[in-house]
Amino acid sequence: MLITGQMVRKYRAEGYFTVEGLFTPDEVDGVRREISKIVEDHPPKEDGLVQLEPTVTKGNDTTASTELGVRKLAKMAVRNDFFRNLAFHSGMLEIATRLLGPDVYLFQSMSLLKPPQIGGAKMWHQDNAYFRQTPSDVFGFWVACDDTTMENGCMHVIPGSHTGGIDEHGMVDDDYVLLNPPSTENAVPIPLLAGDALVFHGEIYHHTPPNRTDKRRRAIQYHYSSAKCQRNNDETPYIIEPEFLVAGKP
Ligand SMILES: O=C(O)CCC(=O)C(=O)O
Repeated sequence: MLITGQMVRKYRAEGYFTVEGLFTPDEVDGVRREISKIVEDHPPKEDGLVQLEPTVTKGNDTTASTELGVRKLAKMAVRNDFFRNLAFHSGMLEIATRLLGPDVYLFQSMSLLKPPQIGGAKMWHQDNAYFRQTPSDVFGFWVACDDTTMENGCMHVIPGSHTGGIDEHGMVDDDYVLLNPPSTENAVPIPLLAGDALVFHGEIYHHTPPNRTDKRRRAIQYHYSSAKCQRNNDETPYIIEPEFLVAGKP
């Protein structure tokens, strides 16, 4: 068993916990290799599978290779067999069914690659502001595929911020973010080693600072939701549907 009672209690009270070595070194290598293959096979497009750092798209930054300019792979589990199979990872499903019950969807898959030197910040936000799922039985795994530090853009959370509902979000610099961001004094950085994971509630405040180091900061993010969840309103510019069922029934 990976998930302990203590982890569940921390999740309910503070909205997050971490798991050491959720992915083995071989699994991390497999993810890194598959990311490179996808970038090789798919030309970057603004809203496509492979998306560049905006400063690269605008021509303000250039990088030694295409891959080193990629910010995101979007919905890679519906577009790629390796990442589809990974959605059924035994450790992730054990934790997902413990937190959400037996009927679970992969809600959203993403790779977040925050490239060395040019990787921009992701400002404070709550993921369920994008998803608008009710009840809010949705959470993410953020699996580090490099060692992540404060300097190269590790995750930061505000413990307990998942309990107050969804606060007002709006577009700032082309990103949908909290209009009243929290004081950073209360932020907890979550440095991780490659293979470790942050498990975080869909309504916890979180952000990542820029990567101004020479080190890569690759991560994959898989969100899971209970089959009971429904989209509750249109107060978001995004319409995001669950990707596919991974456990139980619809
Ligand atoms: O990995 C990152 O830099 C940010 C991830 C994140 O917060 C998100 O995509 O919601």
